[in-house]
This record gives sequence, structure tokens and C-alpha cells, in this order.
Amino acid sequence: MIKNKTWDVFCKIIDNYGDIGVSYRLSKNLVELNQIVRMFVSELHSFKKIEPRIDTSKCEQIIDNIQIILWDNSACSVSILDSIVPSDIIIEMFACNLPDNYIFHITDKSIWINLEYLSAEDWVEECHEKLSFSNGHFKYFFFPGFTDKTGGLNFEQNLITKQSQGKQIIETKYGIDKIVSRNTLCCSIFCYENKTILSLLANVDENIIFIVPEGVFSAYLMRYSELYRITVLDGSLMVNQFGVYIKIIPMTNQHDYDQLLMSCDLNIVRGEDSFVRAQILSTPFFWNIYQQKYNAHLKKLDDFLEKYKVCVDDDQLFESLVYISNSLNTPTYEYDNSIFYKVHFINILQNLEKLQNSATRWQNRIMKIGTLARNLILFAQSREK
Ligand code: TRH
Repeated sequence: MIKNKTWDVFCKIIDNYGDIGVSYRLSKNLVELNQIVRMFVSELHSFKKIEPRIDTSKCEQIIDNIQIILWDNSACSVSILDSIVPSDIIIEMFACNLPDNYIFHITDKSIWINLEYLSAEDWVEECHEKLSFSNGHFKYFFFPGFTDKTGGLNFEQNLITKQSQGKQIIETKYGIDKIVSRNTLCCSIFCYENKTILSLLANVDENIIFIVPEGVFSAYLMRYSELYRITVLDGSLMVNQFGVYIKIIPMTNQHDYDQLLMSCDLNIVRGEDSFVRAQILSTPFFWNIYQQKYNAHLKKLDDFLEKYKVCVDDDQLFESLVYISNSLNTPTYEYDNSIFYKVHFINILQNLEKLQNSATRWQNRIMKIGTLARNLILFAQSREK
């Protein structure tokens, strides 16, 4: 049985939207399971991008039963943390280092958990739920992951109620129905600055439209459009040399982004949370992984694809998936109509139905591990003193 507990979720925003995206989603998922949640967030402007109801002028606010507290050097933030009583469970997101004035109040009544980054690497199972001791406090390490020896993935218990509004509604919403015909494939692109994807957009000549939420990649696209023979028709619509359109749309809240993912035939996602959403919502996707020193990310990509392989029952299709995944994470790659890249990309487009079946098989598999929020609650209960 799940007990009602209080939770403090600490999130330091380093870059982009993943730190806040994962933390906010986890907080919502905990609240869905009747937990009482406070979030401590290092800045509110990035948060507002994915949750427009955030008031950036407020030190404290409540949205959908989550208490959101600014965690910075401002007087109001310092005064809250100076006098706070820590919750039953403390979540330190991605080893973000809790503030000293808060640590000062931690007693052994609280369970302190460091929630780590998602990885498909095997070592994760060894380190999951391990205990460390530093500065007079015990801290558990909790790893999300893809196997039942990990904490599972960050998704809502109530996922089943999440239904796609349908491709048509989304196309009307973004004015895409006026640009292309109904049988045109739709591919969303949420990625980092990426030359391979840029050259793909510039050279593809299939019946497809690309939808790009505003951000680092849309700015990159604008910057290099001329060089790549992409014509800017207006601020948000572009067309490549073969008449393939690229539509830039505003960033939305997480719920509407989910709708975009579910409506597209194919998605390019990045980082951690959008990568998980594409899987949980069972969509065909490519992952533009967050780049790390010494190409550490390529091993992570390999390990993920190795796991995903069990759901793809067509060897040639899997080969294309691996080829495109590797190339779009290798910055020097350029799409070239005469070589493999085109062959593999077309193979993907022609086999989207098969890929959709793989995505559904994978979704079933990862959902069996249970939600990260539920697994965290059960773990915390098992460690109660
Ligand atoms: O933004 P990301 O690249 O985030 C991160 C960070 O770089 C982080 O430092 C790194 O550690 C991590 O990746 C691995 O990608 P991610 O994780 O997909 O987060 C994006 C969030 O933004 C996700 O919650 C979905 C949300 N989003 C919206 O709410 N609306 C939108 O329109 C879009 C495009 C995204």
C-alpha cells in the first residue's frame, strides 16, 4: 500500500530544459500518487518555457498542488531555506548539491535520495539503490532505467487516459493542413545544434514535413539556411530545394508537446525527458543524445539500441535505425543523396508501420517495470525507520 508522504525535490537548472523537465514530471507523478510535493528550483525562466503558468516574479507559488519555491541567493529564498523543516523524502536531482542552510536541518527522520541520470548501461543495475555516507548523512542512489533492476522510467500512472488528439487537429493547430496534403508524413524535430540533421532537412526529397519547436535548433537552421539552400518563406516556414517544408512552432507545455509527439509519424528527440516521452507514448523515434566528453554518449546510445533491438524483428530495419542513430550523433556526418544515408532514411520512412509495432512492443516492456514515482515511493517506504 502506498502511504502519503511529504517530498522535497531539488532541481538545479544547468542548461536546456531536461533538468526542470524531468524534475517537474516526477513531481507531477508523485502528486498523482497522493504525495505532498515541494519543488526547489534554481531559476524560473526555463521552467516557464515548459509550464507557462509559472510566475517568474514569485518566490513561492502553487501549481496543481505542487508547491514551487525559488532556490537562489535572493533574500526570500534564503529565508525560506533557513527556517525549513525537511520533508520525509528528499530528492536531490542529478547530484545538484543541496544548499547548506537546508542540509543543516536534515535529521535521520528524512530519507535522502540522489536521483541519477537515465542510462541503459549495465553498471546502472549495480549502483541502483546503493547507500553512501558523507558529511554525517546517508544518501541513496536511485537510477531510472530500462530493466526491473532499476527504478524504471518517469511516466504517469494514468498514462492510459492519454490519447492522441489526432494528427489532423495538430496539423490545423499549427496551420500545417494549409501547406501539405493529408498523406504527407510528419516528423517533429527537437534536437541540439546538429549538422547531420540540418543536411538531412536540406537534402531530403520525400513527401514529408518537418516540425521544429523553437529553440537552439531552429536558430541554427535560420543561421545556416542560405548555405544549405533552405529558403525562409516567413519567420516560421521554410522550404528546401526539393519543396520539402520545415515549420517552426512555439515551445509549448509538456502536455501539448506530448500531443505533438503522438501526432507525428516520426520524432527526433533529445536529452532525457523527450527521449522517454517518445518511448512511453509509443512513437517511432531517433535520439539525439546529449553530447559528453570523450564521446561517452556514444556508448550510451549503443547500449540503448542494444536493448531496443529485442523489439525490432526486421534486421534490415534495425540496421537502418542504428545507421541513422549513429550518424545523427556524429557531427561530421552529412546527408548525401548518393550514399547509404538516403537508403537508410527511406527504408525507415517506408517501414514506419513496422517501426510503430516495435515502439508498441517496447512501450509494453518498459511499462511493466512500473513508474519511477511509484518505484521511488515503494523504495522510500522500504527504508523507513
Ligand atoms: O532540453 P534537454 O536537452 O535537456 C537535458 C539537459 O541538457 C540536461 O542538462 C541534460 O542532462 C539532459 O538533457 C540529459 O532535453 P529533455 O531532457 O528532453 O528535456 C526537454 C523538456 O522540455 C522535456 O520535459 C519536454 C519539454 N518540452 C516542452 O515542454 N515543450 C516543448 O515544446 C518542447 C520541445 C519540450
